[in-house]
Amino acid sequence: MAAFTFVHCADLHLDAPFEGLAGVAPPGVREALRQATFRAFDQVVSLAVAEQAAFLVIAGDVYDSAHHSLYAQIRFREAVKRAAAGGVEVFVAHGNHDPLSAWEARLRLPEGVHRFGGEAVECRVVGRGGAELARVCGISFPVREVRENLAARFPRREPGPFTVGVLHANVGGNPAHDNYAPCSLADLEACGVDYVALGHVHAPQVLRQEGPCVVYAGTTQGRNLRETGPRGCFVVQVEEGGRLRPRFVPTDVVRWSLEDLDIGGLASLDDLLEALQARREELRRQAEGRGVIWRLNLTGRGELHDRLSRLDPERELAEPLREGEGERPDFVWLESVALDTRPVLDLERRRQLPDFLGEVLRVGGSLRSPEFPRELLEVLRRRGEFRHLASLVHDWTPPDWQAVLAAAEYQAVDLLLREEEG
Ligand SMILES: [Mn+2]
Repeated sequence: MAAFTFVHCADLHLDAPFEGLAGVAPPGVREALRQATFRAFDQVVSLAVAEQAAFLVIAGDVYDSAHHSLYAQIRFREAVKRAAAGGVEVFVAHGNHDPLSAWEARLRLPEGVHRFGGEAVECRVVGRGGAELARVCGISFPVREVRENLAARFPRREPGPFTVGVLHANVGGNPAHDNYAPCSLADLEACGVDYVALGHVHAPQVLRQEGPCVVYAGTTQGRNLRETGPRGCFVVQVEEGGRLRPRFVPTDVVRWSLEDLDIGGLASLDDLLEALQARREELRRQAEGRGVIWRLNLTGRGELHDRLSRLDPERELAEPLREGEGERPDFVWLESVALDTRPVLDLERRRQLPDFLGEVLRVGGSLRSPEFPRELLEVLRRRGEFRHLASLVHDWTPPDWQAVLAAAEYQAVDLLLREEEG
């Protein structure tokens, strides 16, 4: 068996409208977003050509909606034309966002681009130098809602070359996604293929390394703040002995980042701005030339809380950090800043007060005797409901008990105060 490489991508969602951008982004950022799904797929194709891949599989959701725009169809055709011209065959299995029933302009696709039908699993042979190099088997969603287990439709394995199965499906009932074409890993094992190229779940994920290798490629480009972090495709090297090496390669053009920043330890607004500038530059460095949409949530307790609660985060924090960002290709666009901070806890003062919180703190204080660890174990052993816990604590080298108690006290008060502070 000859060694070769193929590329697996899915969920291109071409022409997806970008959701959830609060406020108005500058034209440069908006344009980058508008082009992002197309440019991400262009990157996939360029990668496949550069890697001299034998073929590229697309596991569904090429388009975002059943009414794919003509523009999206033209851009898709341009990209796959480039793949075909570069010697890369393309196989497409459609998913719930772009089932075969969707409207299409029926543009002629170049030779070497194959779309799986929705009636039965079809298997096609990829050849090289007159010999069979691999087989690619797949099935498309005929309509949007497919409740049937499509994996069960794969034929029994026949002797033959390395085989890739292409499927848009929810494996293992992932609750974050519609339960279309539901199946289990065991169902995929029974497909008798060497690699299952999946689409539908938008985060890249290797579900299983071998027997067969099962991979969700994820979206080629994140579409909103729920799709954060690197997005891309998998370049899979198949060695002579059939060993597989799937490698994730980012293809996203704009990256989404959702972050919490704890204000504890920051003494002034200057310190905060400096920390945010440093964070912005770190995000830029990690994005390696891409644009970044950044949503920030300030959290924690600290001196700064009072100062922050009196300012306008949009005007006084976000705007200075956006200065000049709209004009650069490697922008880090601070989409919004949310304030979720709390005042510093003065435990000593609260301990004096004759309320429930004061009582909790006083009881907490009385626990801080050298006898405490021994007493705790005693209680755990005596009480049947703690038996399991006692067995765990028994051979556990306790850390610094004073520190554990202090942390527990702080946490208890923090939770109780949440109600009081609203
Ligand atoms: Mn999708």
